[in-house]
Amino acid sequence: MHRDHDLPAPLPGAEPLGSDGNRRALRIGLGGPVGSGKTATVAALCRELRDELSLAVVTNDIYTTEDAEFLLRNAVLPPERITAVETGCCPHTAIRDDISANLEAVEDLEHQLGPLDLVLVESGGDNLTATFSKGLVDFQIFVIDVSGGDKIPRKGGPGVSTSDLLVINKTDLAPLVGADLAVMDRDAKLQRGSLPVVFCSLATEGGVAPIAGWVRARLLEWTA
Ligand SMILES: Nc1nc2c(ncn2[C@@H]2O[C@H](COP(=O)(O)OP(=O)(O)OP(=O)(O)O)[C@@H](O)[C@H]2O)c(=O)[nH]1
Ligand SMILES: [Mg+2]
Repeated sequence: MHRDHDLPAPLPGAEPLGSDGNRRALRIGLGGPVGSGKTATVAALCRELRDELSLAVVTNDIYTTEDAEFLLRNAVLPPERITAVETGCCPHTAIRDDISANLEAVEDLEHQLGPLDLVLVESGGDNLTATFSKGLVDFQIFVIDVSGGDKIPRKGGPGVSTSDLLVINKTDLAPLVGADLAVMDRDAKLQRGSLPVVFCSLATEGGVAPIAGWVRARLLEWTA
C-alpha cells in the first residue's frame, strides 16, 4: 500500500490510514474499575476540546447505554457524535478479544461525520486487568481513584503498569478515605517506570487540565 513518507511509522496494531487513504482520527481508550471516573473524564475532555477539535465518543456498557445517555443529557457533544455499544458480555471481551462492534462503531462515526481528529472509546467498568486491543485504540488511559484506598497502584495489573497514561482521580476524597497520595504516587512510579501518572479531581473546576494536556500532546505527535 502506498504510504506518505512524511507520516510517522504506523503503531503496532491499527493502521493510521482510513480506507480512503487519509489519516484517520486518533483513537484513545479509557479503561478502569467501575465508578473510577471514566465517563467524567470523557465528559470533561469533550467540554475542554470540542471547540478546538472534531471529536466523537463510543461508550461501552454491559447491559445498558447509561454512559452514552449521561453524555447526551449533559450535552457534552451533539448527539450524532456519541455512540453506545452494549457489550452484553465481560467488558474486557469487547475491547480486547472481539473488538468488531467497537471498531464498527468508531468507523461508522468517522464515515458519517467526515474527518475527525479524535475518537474516545470508554470501556465498560472492569477490574484491574482490563486492556484494549492495539487494533482498536492507539493509546490507553487507565482511570483509578483514591476511594478504594491508597493500595490500588501497588496491586498492579496491566492497566496500572502499562497504560499510556495512569489517571488517579477523586483526589478531593483523599482526606475522607484516608488515602495517602504520596504513597500512591510512589507505588505508581514503581509499577510504571517513566510512564506518566496524573492526579486529578474531576469534581473540581479545571480538574481535567493535566489529562487534556496529555491528549493534546498525543494529537500533535499523531498529526506531525
Ligand atoms: N468526588 C468526586 N466524585 C467524582 C469525581 N469524578 C467522578 N466522580 C463521581 O464518581 C461517580 C462515578 O463516575 P463515572 O464517571 O460515572 O465513573 P465510570 O468510571 O465512568 O463508571 P462506570 O462506567 O460505571 O464504570 C459519579 O457519581 C461521578 O460524579 C471526582 O473527581 N471527585
Ligand atoms: Mg462510565
